[in-house]
Amino acid sequence: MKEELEKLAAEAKHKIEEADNLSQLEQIRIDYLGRKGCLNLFFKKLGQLPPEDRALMGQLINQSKEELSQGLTRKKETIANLLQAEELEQERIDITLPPPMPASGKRHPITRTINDIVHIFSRFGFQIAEGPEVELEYYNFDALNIPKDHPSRDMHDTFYTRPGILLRTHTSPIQIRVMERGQPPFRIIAPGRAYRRDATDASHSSVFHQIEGFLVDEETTFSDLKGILNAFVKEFFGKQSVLRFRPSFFPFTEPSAEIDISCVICNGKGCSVCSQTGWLEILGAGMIDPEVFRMVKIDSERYLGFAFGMGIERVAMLKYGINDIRLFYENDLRFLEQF
Ligand code: 2NM
Repeated sequence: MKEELEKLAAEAKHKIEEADNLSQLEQIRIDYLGRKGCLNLFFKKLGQLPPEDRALMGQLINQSKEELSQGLTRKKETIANLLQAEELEQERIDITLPPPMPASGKRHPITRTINDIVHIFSRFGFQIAEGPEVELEYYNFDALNIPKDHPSRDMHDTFYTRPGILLRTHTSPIQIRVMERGQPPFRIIAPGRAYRRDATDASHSSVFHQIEGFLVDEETTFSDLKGILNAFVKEFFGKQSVLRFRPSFFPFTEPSAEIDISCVICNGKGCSVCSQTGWLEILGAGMIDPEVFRMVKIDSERYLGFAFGMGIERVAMLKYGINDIRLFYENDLRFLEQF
């Protein structure tokens, strides 16, 4: 009986070694170790043995069962490891393969132009200020000394949300709010969006951007204004740029000037961009009118100030050679990717 058991155990062991998948192993377990498996049959045969041999034989059966069970577990692990190794090999990722690169985003040319201008003025000691785009008529017009019957106030030129409230037509109300809140000296640069009821064409858009600056201090002069603008233009457009001041009129400055720079395309010789004049108008400026100071309760006997403003789209178009303002708003990647 002992030989029979050993033979059976050896046979099972061999089958376990030969097995190469989990279902074969399960079948082996059922055949040999299952409730009706062949090893359990030996227990039934114990009665045929002399009583003194039964205990030993019982032990041998249990020992065989234990050994086979361990053998099955080990083989199961081996097969599971092999399966996993195969799976890992199949799913292997070649980390040396260059991935498709995502297109990198960039600042919009308008944002970039604003940042460049703000950066230049910040080095002159100016601080940035912002204000609401939905503005009171008071800050947009009245406080800037713009007459009640001025055509720019007309419904045809300004978006009113309701009487007395409008989409700001320039960034000047920011300056008024800053002056009203604080005390001189001021050195402020104020970029932002502005709105006008213009028909859209290559050089007009009903939504556009402006940047305005102002400085208020004791003994501020027109030549301070000239010096600052001259330094700005040379920094922004290049050292070869020359400025030209022409007398002009704004309700909020006196005296006022419009400022041209030598044409960035032909350098002043005359071309189609500057209409053969050699000059491009880019800035409005002047000494802040005492009437504006009165509105914001600044003593115009003690303080003087200058202010200036320019269109962001216009200077960006000149700097980058763009001939249609609408390109800024169409978000065509072929355009945007160039910046
Ligand atoms: C311009 C031209 C000239 C200007 C004036 C002021 C304020 F509020 F200080 F009076 N802000 N901006 C100004 C002056 C703006 O833009 C063409």
